[in-house]
Amino acid sequence: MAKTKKLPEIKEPLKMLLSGNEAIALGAREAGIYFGVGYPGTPSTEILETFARIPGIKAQWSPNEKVAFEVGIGAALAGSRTLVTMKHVGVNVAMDPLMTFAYTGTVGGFVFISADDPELHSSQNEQDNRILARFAKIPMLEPSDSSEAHDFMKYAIEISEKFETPLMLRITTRISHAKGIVNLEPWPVPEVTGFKRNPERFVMIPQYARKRHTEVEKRIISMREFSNNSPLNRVEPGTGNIGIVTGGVSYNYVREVMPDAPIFKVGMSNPMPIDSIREFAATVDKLLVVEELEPYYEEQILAAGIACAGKEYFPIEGELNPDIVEAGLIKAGALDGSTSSVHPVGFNVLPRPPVLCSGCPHRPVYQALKKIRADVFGDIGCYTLGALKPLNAMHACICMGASIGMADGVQQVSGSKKPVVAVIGDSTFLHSGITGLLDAVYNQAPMILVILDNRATAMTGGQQHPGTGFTLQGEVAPQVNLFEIVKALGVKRVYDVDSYDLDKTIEILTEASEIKEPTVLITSQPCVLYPEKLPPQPFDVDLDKCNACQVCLHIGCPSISHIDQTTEKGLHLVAIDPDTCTGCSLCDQVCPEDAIFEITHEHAPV
Ligand SMILES: Cc1ncc(C[n+]2csc(CCOP(=O)(O)OP(=O)(O)O)c2C)c(N)n1
Repeated sequence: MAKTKKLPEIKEPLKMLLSGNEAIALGAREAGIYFGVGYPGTPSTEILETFARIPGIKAQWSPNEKVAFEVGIGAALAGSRTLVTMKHVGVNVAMDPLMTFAYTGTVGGFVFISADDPELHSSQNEQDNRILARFAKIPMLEPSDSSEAHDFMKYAIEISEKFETPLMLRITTRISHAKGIVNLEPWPVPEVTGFKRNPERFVMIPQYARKRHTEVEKRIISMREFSNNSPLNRVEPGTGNIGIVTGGVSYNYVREVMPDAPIFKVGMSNPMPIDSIREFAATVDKLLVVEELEPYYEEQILAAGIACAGKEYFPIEGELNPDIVEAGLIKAGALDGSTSSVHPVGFNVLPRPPVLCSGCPHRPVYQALKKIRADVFGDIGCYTLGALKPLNAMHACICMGASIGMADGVQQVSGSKKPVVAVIGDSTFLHSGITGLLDAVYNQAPMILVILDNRATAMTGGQQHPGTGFTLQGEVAPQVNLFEIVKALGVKRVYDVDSYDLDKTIEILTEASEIKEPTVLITSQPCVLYPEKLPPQPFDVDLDKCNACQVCLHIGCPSISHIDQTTEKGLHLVAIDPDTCTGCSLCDQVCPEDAIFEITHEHAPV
């Protein structure tokens, strides 16, 4: 495993082209943050990966977001400025410590990133986490580009320490991944004071927590005043009698479409700068609100008795873009629509829906599960792609860790005749699958759990976790043994499965489905991309034997495709792309005509 390369230290001001995620990581270092912790999840992952490459700091992955948040709390209570990173659904997992950490408050500045994913580019839902910051009564900042993502980190630490509170920095996919110029400054020496006891503040038993709740309410009032006067919220004067309140990525779209409009740009969005917005509203005839997803600004502005309109003209679902914003502004009467300021790129990007890689060790498991006609409860990871055509082999999937509980629940009430199977990846099992399995053992659910142990958090880019044996930096770490965990939870039958051996996998699944208690299969083949590819011994098709039955195409391997040559009935024969075939042999195993063979030296052209 290659160790991550450190970045050079920044000793004098420097301009760099950075993604929002990189900008946050470097901004964190500049803001004196010493400790970073998180759990991977698109679009947040590169923040901690970049932060980990900075010399003189500490960074680590946790098994899930709740743990990451709690480790972060510990670091912050020990006086370290702290960064915690996660995607939007990760905040759901971390919500329990967050809600009460808001009461104790922090010692070292504590910034956690909620990287939201409007349009569900890579997520199971598109919740708007701005609502969660308001719910937790903590401050929230919303940068609009890489430069602000960097600069807001310093403000974030200042605000967090001034009000002794955790702070949410909320970004969205386009902010995370788009690049922009950032002005970097030399790094300060990070300081850590050490933990100082203060039980009335840090031990949240009811008699202390009641007092802390009062502090939270006082804090929100003083933060409101702060927000009204903060340079993070600003008026950009313009021409015309329609004013627009916007923030985050939407600000860029509004500016592109209406470069001269008067804008109130929200940068600190909890508490909302309502008094400043009221003053701005008084300078225009009509106030429009342009924001992605929920009417978060709009509802608070309306609740303050300020007339405005927003979701009437702009969608509540999906991402905004300049086209959508322009259309909404035309509908709202802010633009006449005779000329468009949107410059279409002139071509459509080819859609590339995700597929399991050639040679993915998850693929044969689905083949086997179809064979035993199992009801399959899935989880989140590369293997969720088993739900799509042509595999169609997953029948429910909700959130990380849910597969086991769902399969357990089905069996508690229905006693299904079909085998009931949960499939979960290794990272997801360690994230939140263990307690589900504990429940299945405790309540004796007759179900099969397949742990797809590819030794990687593959879906998000192959990050390390406690089962891989390496740290975030690629240093050797203790490697947890899944087999022993499962045994320790009380599972009596645990099978090792080489998923590339299809017949054996079907045989073990068939045997396991006869057992009337929770049974676990752990697959052993590593991800084809991490840590390294299989030796390339591609397979080929003997066109004299191929009768175009299409069975191999139904395994959904991207290396197999139709060719022009047809049978007498006009059915297309198939070919295997030797450059992408990894030699996993699944197509060979399913071919009923024995028409697929491994290319050996004997077959290789001379
Ligand atoms: C609460 C939450 N955190 C993070 C993610 C992002 N995410 C999606 S799948 C996944 C883990 C995938 O790893 P694994 O379970 O090992 O399956 P693999 O992709 O390797 O097959 C992560 C971290 C998420 N969807 N939900």
